[in-house]
This record gives sequence, C-alpha cells and structure tokens, in this order.
Amino acid sequence: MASMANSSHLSEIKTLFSTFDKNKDGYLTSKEVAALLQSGKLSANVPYNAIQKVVREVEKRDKKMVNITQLMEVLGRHCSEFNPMADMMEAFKVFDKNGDGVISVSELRHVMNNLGERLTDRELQQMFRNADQDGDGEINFNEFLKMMTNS
Ligand SMILES: [Ca+2]
Ligand SMILES: [Ca+2]
Ligand SMILES: [Ca+2]
Repeated sequence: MASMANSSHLSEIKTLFSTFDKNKDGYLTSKEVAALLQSGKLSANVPYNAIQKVVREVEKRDKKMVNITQLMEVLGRHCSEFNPMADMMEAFKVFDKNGDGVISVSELRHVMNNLGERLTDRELQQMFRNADQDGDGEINFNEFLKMMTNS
C-alpha cells in the first residue's frame, strides 16, 4: 500500500537532511536548511519566497536549528508541496472520480486497475471492507487517510 501514498517528499527530505547535517547531531542550522532547499536536489520546486520564510522561521527558533520533524512542519506550512495533507487530498481526488467526496467500490477498483494492481473481486472487497471502518459502504476522507497511513 505504501506505493500509493505520496511519501516520496518525506523520504527525500530525510536523505537530504542527513547529507546536510554535517555534524550528525540530528539538527540543521538555518544556513544548512537554506543550502538544502537551494541545492536543487529536491524533486519539488520550493519557491524562493517559501525558502526565505522557512529560513526566517528557523532563525527565530532556539539555537536557530531544526530537527527533521520540525523542518517538515515548517516546510509544510510554507510550501503546499510538502504539506502531507495536501498530498493526501490530491490522492483522494484521484480515487474519487465523480467528486462526491467518498470513494465507492467501483472507484477503488478503477484506481487499482490503473495502478496495475491485479486484484480479484474478493481481494478488492476485502480491501474495501478494511478501509470502510464505519461500514456504510463508502470510504470517506478520514477512512482514506487511515487506509493510506496503515500500510
Ligand atoms: Ca547538525
Ligand atoms: Ca465518489
Ligand atoms: Ca465509510
């Protein structure tokens, strides 16, 4: 299921974070954060003004440093590319073809087919039932989030 969730940004940042964390203490200084974001090594484009805002926020912090969680949090606030919720909402829209705010069995089947996941009807029903926690026959956004994160 992990392949369906867009967690690429997080793993990407994690890798870069340790590269730029020269003294390996788990923290980046505001200068290192700036270097990371301007390195051009990210697949997502972080606009210049977003970089400025992130760096400024890091500078306001105690010791002008952030750990990975704090960096993701600050990045997510200033750059929608890194907002995990925005990623999830995009993903949800892909599933919810008719845009009624819930995912039906046939919508789920459609996406799984597109992803090249060859599921039998039985497997699909199983997957759907697992996701449909309140059993109303539809997957709402909250149930979708749980499905994506419980991988
Ligand atoms: Ca460090
Ligand atoms: Ca729908
Ligand atoms: Ca439901």
